[in-house]
Amino acid sequence: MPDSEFHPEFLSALREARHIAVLTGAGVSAESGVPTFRDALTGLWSKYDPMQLATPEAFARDPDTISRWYDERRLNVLKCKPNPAHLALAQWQQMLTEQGRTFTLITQNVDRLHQAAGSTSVIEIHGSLLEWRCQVTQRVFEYRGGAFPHYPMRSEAGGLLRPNVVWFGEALPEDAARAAEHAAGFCDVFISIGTSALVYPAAGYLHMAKASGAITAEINRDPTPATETVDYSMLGRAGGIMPALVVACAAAQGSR
Ligand code: BV8
Repeated sequence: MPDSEFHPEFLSALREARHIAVLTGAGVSAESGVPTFRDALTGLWSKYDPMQLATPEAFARDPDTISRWYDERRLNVLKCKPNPAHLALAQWQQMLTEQGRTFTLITQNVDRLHQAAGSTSVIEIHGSLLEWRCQVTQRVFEYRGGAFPHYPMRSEAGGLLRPNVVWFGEALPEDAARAAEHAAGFCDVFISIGTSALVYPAAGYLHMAKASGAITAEINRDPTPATETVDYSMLGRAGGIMPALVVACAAAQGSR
């Protein structure tokens, strides 16, 4: 998407912004080979409803199947690499930081590909597939090894190990939720990228930013419930649009 295809007022808002906040969803990782949340059920999982799997009740009812689903997703993510959208966001953060401006990345994704691309201080509001938590001690383990030997796994304390993600019906981690709300209320520009804008409270951050006077934008393959709300909507692949946007912002800075 060449510079000329970005709305000039959007580009100038980005060039003037002191604080930029970004919320990412599964669409940012799609081009890395991580199925989006709703596609995550191709193949073996096609007979399940994800909303029924990603819940504490499902784990309590069938810890074997749920642990297997999460371990399979974890193993897939370990094979995936950051794509140009992840790399562009990491580069943008570095560029803005060097200019004394702030860039906050809030992600719904649980694949840690933003961190693999070089993004720092990533606010993981839904946790991580790479971490497991003991139900008894609440101790968290990061595990990047092969498939678990059996399901469900237990910690040395004997507690069931659950994925350290936020399930439907569970509260977001307090520190992550607070940091995300602060960024949404404080930013000059808020951009929602690669998310269906259906899951709350994540989908509410854009509305918080708008209510605080921020310029809002959406970059997504398909229209979403947020498309009518944002000031600027760009439909297309994050892996194509994000690198072009960062180049356009860098060019402008260079010409200031
Ligand atoms: C909570 C981790 C309360 C697990 C996930 C109002 C307020 C508060 C809560 C609610 C509310 N209304 C309803 C609720 C309850 C619920 C909710 O939002 N339900 C929805 C379905 C209506 N929310 C919750 O339960 C949350 N908790 O509210 O707790 C509370 C308070 C105190 C005490 C106790 C409880 C917790 C929600 C977190 C759930 N966990 N993930 C796991 O991964 O297994 S959510 C999971 O689904 C993802 O993390 C993600 O957030 C969501 C999927 O969304 P997306 O990332 O957008 O992915 P999706 O596939 O939907 O869309 C992809 C998009 O990308 C598409 O639009 C597509 O067009 C686009 N795309 C594809 N390819 C590309 C692309 N775009 C660009 N480029 C491409 N190449």
